[in-house]
Amino acid sequence: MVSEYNMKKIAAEHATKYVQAGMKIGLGTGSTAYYAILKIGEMVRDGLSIQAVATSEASEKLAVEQGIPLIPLREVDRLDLTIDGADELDDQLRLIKGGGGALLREKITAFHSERLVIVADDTKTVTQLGAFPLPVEIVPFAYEWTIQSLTQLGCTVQIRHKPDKGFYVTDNGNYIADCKFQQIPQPEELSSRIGSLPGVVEHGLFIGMADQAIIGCQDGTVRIL
Ligand code: ABF
Repeated sequence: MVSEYNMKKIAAEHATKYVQAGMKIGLGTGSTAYYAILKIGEMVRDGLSIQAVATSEASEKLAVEQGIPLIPLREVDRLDLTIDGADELDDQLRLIKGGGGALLREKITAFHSERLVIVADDTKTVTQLGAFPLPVEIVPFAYEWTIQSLTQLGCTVQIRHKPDKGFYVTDNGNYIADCKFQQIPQPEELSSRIGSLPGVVEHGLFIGMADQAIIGCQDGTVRIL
């Protein structure tokens, strides 16, 4: 039996096997992607030549600390590979992401990547999405109305707060509404309904974006979805 953190580490390090010289890599956010960034940093220090784009200020800071060369977005047409975490994933590789508050930059980065590989511990796989509250990035203007619109889709909504009680503000200056649906039987339909609401910037349903998922298991092995 390995710990949850080692399951994350096993999955993340396995994904770095896809990183090859000359690649442009998207670096995800969260405690699983953290291990991928550490491993890529080691590979760079051992001489691997890659360039990277970070999906959050936190992952950018970690990448710089690890000596991973970052490339300005304006110099990148398309990334070869993005390695990122998830809060929930089902057997069709439909994801809930955004628990770390970085969903907007993660979705943009994933969209502009040739390949998105998700890394997660075994606790993240579900038969049906929805137990994890769906993060939705919304603009501060009229956020109360936007919450009302989200609630009408059949969920209870909490604006994410910082530990000091103020509203959590994303790297992009927006708020996060955590939407508790409990069950999301039709993720595709919900994705388009939320996406069409005025005031919503982006949401954490990633449908048809992940190419593969690497799951770290309790017995120390990885499962590939
Ligand atoms: C990030 O990884 C977020 O989208 C998601 O919330 C997080 C998963 O967190 P962890 O890897 O720490 O479990 O990409």
